[in-house]
Amino acid sequence: MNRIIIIIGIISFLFSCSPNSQVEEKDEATLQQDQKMEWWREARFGLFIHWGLYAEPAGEWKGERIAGISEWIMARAAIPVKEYEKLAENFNPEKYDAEAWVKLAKYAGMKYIVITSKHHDGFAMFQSKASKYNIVDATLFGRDPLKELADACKKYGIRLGFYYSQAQDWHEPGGTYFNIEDGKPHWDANLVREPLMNYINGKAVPQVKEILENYGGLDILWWDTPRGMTEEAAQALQDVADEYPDMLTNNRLYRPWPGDFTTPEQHVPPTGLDYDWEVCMTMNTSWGYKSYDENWKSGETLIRMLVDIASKGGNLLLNVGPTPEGLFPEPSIDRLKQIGLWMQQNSESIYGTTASPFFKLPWGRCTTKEVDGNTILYLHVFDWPKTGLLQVPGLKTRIKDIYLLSNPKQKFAWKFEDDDLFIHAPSIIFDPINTVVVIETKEKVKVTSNMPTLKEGSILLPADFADIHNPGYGTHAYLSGSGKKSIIQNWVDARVRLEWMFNSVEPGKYKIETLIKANEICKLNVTVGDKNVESEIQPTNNKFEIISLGEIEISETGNQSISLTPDRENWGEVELMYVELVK
Ligand code: FHN
Repeated sequence: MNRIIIIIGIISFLFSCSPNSQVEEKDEATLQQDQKMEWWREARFGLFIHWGLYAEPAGEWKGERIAGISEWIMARAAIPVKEYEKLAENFNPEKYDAEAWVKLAKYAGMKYIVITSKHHDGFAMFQSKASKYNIVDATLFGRDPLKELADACKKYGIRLGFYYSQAQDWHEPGGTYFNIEDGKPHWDANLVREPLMNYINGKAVPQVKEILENYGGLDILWWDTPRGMTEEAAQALQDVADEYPDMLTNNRLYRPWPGDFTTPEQHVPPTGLDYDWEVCMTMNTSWGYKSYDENWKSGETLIRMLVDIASKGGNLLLNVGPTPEGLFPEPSIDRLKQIGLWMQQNSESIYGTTASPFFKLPWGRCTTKEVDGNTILYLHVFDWPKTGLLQVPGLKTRIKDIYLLSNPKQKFAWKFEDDDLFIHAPSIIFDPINTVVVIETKEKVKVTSNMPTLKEGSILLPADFADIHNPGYGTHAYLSGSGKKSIIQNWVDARVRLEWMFNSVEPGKYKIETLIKANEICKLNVTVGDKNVESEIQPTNNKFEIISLGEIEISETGNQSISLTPDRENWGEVELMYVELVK
């Protein structure tokens, strides 16, 4: 909302000023926002903590395993309010040690923590005068864990944010719930409904005031799920937040208010976003602790994900769901330690970096920094070259030095060939997860894009040049291998779209071919610009086959994209190696 007010201010100012002063005023607003975001952009990596009463049932209710994310158990198992409340009687996280949590986050290289102060179940994990349904008044534990966390964060120099579920509050007669927008009743018929504003004025606004006043000043207020929210309700909460102009808020108070940053959930946008963004991600599937959720991402996946996000200019907020005793689950601790080990040697290539200047790097990612007007490039090599040469496409620049970040004495020789830089890479793989090679240059680097060009009648678009548009929740397609051997695997969710950027210098009619494996008849749409072709793929008997997807007219020159969008009704399991356009 702050941002909206600033924008409105700028627009009115623009109408009353000369062209030169207009530019100055606009820059001033941007500068102010830049200043506000500075620590957050520098940080790149934070810890999300989902902790509440739901940690106790941990995904099971009355002996039955309840599907879905564990913090939703009250809704998913339709637990009546009074019954759910009883969880508070047993909630006694005696092993909770705020300093241990903060120290581990710090070791992992995280610069900030965001913790659930109240999730959708309505239970406040902080002392609240506004509602007795809080951890100090309603449990044996009787301590305020968020106060302890705030103190520990101050002590160890970690920024702190609170998550607050402002709309959904399943405990209150005026709170919203997951299908309120479809006119469905709350699952607990005994909860006699009241207007939303009763809850907003009676609980949400007073509690938000409490969290903003009582914890030494928060760095972030992280709203969640504006389901059933009205502008009036959002404005009442925004007015409270506005009292803290340095505090950052996300984009989830009310749609389409942008907040200070946007929050892709459970997926990484294939290319960066043009507004500050933070991916929130679980280490397994559930946000809250779920005792039998063993779907853990590997340390390697998480390290590469952090790097991937930084290389696109975003932040990662990585989640842990502590147990009812107040401990981080062992697999989370292992992963944080593994990330920490990598960060101890390589964090310089993450903190304060900006997005990669390259179009695609088949062997990994790149992050950059400007120092004294010169560019430092951090090459994150996921697949160490077997050829002994690391090709950096389109980079012709004056180089000061090239060395290994974890051991700057390890220097690398280099040469230029045509438009590319080649770094002589020894056969030793320094770090199988991600070796960071630093290029210090003597200027501000400009890169010639290695975007494929459609010329001389054809273009081949390999799997590792595709942008995979995965949905937040669902089965994600992923890339394996690189170059000619790269494959997009696990393309089973029909919401996953593949897209390739290319440059066309030759308009005309093109045949579309693909090297693909499909286990049943699959239909998809191929789109280039405003042209669209519907295609059908026959099963390929468990092997890759070259299949024709029809013909398409390319009428424009310059940068274009080709998209493959599955037909939701007709899709199976697909793997893809490339798409080729042939005149
Ligand atoms: O419903 C919540 C969910 O439980 C979790 O808190 C995530 C975290 O971003 N937010 C909502 C779903 O978008």
